[in-house]
Amino acid sequence: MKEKLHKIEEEAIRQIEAASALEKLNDVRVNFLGKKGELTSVLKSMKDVSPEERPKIGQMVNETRELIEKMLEDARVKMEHAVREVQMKMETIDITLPAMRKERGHRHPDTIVMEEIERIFIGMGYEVVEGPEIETDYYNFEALNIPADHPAKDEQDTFYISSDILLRSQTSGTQVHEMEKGKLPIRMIAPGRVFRSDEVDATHSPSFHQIEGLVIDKHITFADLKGTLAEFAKELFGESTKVRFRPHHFNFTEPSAEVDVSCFKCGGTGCRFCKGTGWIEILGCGMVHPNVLHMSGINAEEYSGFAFGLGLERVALLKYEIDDMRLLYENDIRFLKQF
Ligand code: 2NL
Repeated sequence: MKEKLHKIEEEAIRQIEAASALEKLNDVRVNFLGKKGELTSVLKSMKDVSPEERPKIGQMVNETRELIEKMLEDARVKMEHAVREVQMKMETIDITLPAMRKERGHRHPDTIVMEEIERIFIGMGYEVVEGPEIETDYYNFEALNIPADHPAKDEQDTFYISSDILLRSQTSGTQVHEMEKGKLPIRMIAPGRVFRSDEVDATHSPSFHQIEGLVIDKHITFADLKGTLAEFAKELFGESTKVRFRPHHFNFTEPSAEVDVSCFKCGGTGCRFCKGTGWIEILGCGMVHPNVLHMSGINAEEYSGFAFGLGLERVALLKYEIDDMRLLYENDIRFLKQF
């Protein structure tokens, strides 16, 4: 019996040492310690052993069992360790490799100009207010002193959703909403997308962006308007920039003017850029029409104000010397990256 146990032990050691993987070790366990394993069959044959010898043989079987179990356990720990070592080697990260570069986008020239203009007016104490792109006829036209049959409506012909609801042709509606709130004074700019039913060409698009400004307080005069826009032009185009006001007509302002800035390319002497005039038209403005104040519930005897409006794309085209507006809408990153 002792001989037999010794043989089993030796065979187990041989098989454990030969086992190349964890599953193989498990096979060894089944072969020797399993229900039909060799050691188990020895235990089963104990009934043939004499009662005196049984405790001794039993102890020997247990010792062999413990030995095989310990060897299996040691082999398992060793094997798992080796597997882990290999895995660690394979998963080594080379921190000297250059990182994967994320392709970054670029701010659109419109956005750059918009944020620059916002920064200038915020610096002068203005609030930035956004409003809806879909408006009623009242907020886009009527409240701005443009009645139903007025030809100024043709000039700004826009997209109608119904006879009363439209895509705004200017951001003025946002300012009307603000005036109706009845909180005075007002010092605001209203940037945003506007729509006109224009054909696409180098200087026109059915959808573009505008920034309008509005100031309403007691004792606001045309001098405040001039001073504000002169300062704005200097900040946007450079300290030596001059402004020129030419009389104009808008329904929503009286008096009204168009504003030119001295050419920032030639300084006003005349060049290809300003078509030899030394001046570049940049915005429209005026004193808010008393009718407009009145319709929004503001007492025009007590309060006065000025307003102005400029096209963002126009400024971007000028500032970056882009000769075709369509480039601004194609979103070609090779173009956008240049600004
Ligand atoms: C332009 C220049 C302008 C305004 C916009 C305005 C807004 C309110 C009241 C009075 Cl709520 N005016 N905006 C004023 C003058 C010019 O935009 O060329 N527009 C067609």
